[in-house]
Amino acid sequence: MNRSGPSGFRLAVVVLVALVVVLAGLGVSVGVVAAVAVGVRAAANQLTSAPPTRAARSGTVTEAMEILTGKVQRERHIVTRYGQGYGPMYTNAFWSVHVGDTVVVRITSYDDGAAPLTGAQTMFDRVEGTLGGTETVDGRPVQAVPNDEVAHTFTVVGLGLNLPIPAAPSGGSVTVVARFVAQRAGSFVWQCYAPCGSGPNLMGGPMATMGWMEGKVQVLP
Ligand SMILES: [Cu+2]
Repeated sequence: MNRSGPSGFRLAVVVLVALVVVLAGLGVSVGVVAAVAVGVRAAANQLTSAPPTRAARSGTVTEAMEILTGKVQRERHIVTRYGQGYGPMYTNAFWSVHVGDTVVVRITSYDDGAAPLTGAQTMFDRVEGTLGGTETVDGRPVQAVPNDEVAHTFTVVGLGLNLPIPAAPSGGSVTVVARFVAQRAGSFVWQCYAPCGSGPNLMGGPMATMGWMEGKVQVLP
């Protein structure tokens, strides 16, 4: 049986006529309807393709690092290509944040030996580039660490950031916390400026090795 016979055609014509009458009655032309549809689609595309705003992306991020002596590396069974006893090592040596982020740097050190700063290095006993110009040492705010008590530094020259890390109490740990705002994008090398390594001037070994006493901070746009 043929269902799309003359009666089906008649129904389609009636519906079409009714539609034209309704649109005409509303004073809406087919062109206007089409234009409105295109406009809505364009707005929807704009919404979905709009880049996230900086305000939505910036935030507070915490980067936790530790400074492990050879002894702690052995206790934790950390195996590296340099073997055990190579020297002190920062963990989480490579991290990335976004421009505008407030970065909380938390460094816990288990190194109870000082590496006093001498000569031109003494400038690294001061806290630089942090919010408030301070760091906390086990919760106590300080603007500097006496240079004969410094064990390491966390220094990002390209970001103007310097955090002196004092020697931990014998057999214990010390925690330094500071906040800074990442002001510009780029890839920045950080390093320790306290002579805690081996070789001439104690600046070799871990002091000259990526992932030990130096690493990278990536600030993404
Ligand atoms: Cu160091």
